[in-house]
Amino acid sequence: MKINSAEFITSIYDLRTLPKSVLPEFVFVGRSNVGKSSMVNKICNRKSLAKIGSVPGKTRQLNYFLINEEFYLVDLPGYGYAKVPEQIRAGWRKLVEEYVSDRQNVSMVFVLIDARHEPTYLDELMVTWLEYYEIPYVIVLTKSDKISKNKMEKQIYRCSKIVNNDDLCIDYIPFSIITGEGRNEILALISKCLKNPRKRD
Ligand SMILES: Nc1nc2c(ncn2[C@@H]2O[C@H](COP(=O)(O)OP(=O)(O)OP(=O)(O)O)[C@@H](O)[C@H]2O)c(=O)[nH]1
Ligand SMILES: [Mg+2]
Repeated sequence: MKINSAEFITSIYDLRTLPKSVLPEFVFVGRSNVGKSSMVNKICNRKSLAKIGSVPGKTRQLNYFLINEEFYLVDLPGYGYAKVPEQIRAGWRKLVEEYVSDRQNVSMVFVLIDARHEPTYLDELMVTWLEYYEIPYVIVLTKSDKISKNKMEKQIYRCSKIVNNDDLCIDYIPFSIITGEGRNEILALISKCLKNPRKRD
C-alpha cells in the first residue's frame, strides 16, 4: 500500500466528540515512551505529523490521522507513566478503555512493547482486554534497532506468554523508525484488513 495523503484531523479528550465516521480505525497503544507517535510518523513517512516526546507522557489525548482518505490511525495516550498524578492517569485509562470497548470502527490494535523490556502488567492487561472484546491485535516490538536478532527471538517468545487467544493475536512484528524494519509488514496488514472489514456486533 502506498501512502498518498496523511493529515492530522483532531485531538479527542472526550469520547462524545469522536468523529462521526464509519471509516476503519487502526489504533496504537502501549506504555508511555514506547514509540507510538514515532510509529505513526514512520508509517506515514512524515517527520512530525504526530508529536514525539522527549518527555514521556507527551500524548494525552486520542489523536486522529486520516490516511488516503480511507482509514484513520489513532494515537492513544501511553499508560504506566509514574510521574503523572494518579487522578490524571485514571482519566486516560478510562478514555482508552471506553474507546477500545465501545468504538465500532476499531479494525485492529497495535500493541507496542519495547523490544528491550519485559512486557509489563499493563501490557498484559491491555491484551486481556482486547481478547475480552474480541478485537484483533498485533504485538509490535519497537526500537528493534537497539537489540540483536537473537535477543529479538527471545523477546517475541516472552511476549507470546501474555497472549491467550492466538486467533486474535495476528502477528508479532519487530519495528524500527531508524531502519524502517516492520513498516511494510504493518502496511500489508492494514491493507489486508481494509479488504476484509471486521464485523462487530
Ligand atoms: N532508537 C529508536 N528510538 C525510537 C524508536 N521509536 C521511538 N523512539 C524514540 O523513543 C522516544 C519516545 O517516542 P514517542 O513516539 O514519543 O513515544 P510514545 O509512545 O508516543 O510516548 P507517549 O506519547 O509519551 O505515550 C523518542 O525519543 C523517540 O525518538 C525506534 O524505533 N528506535
Ligand atoms: Mg505519543
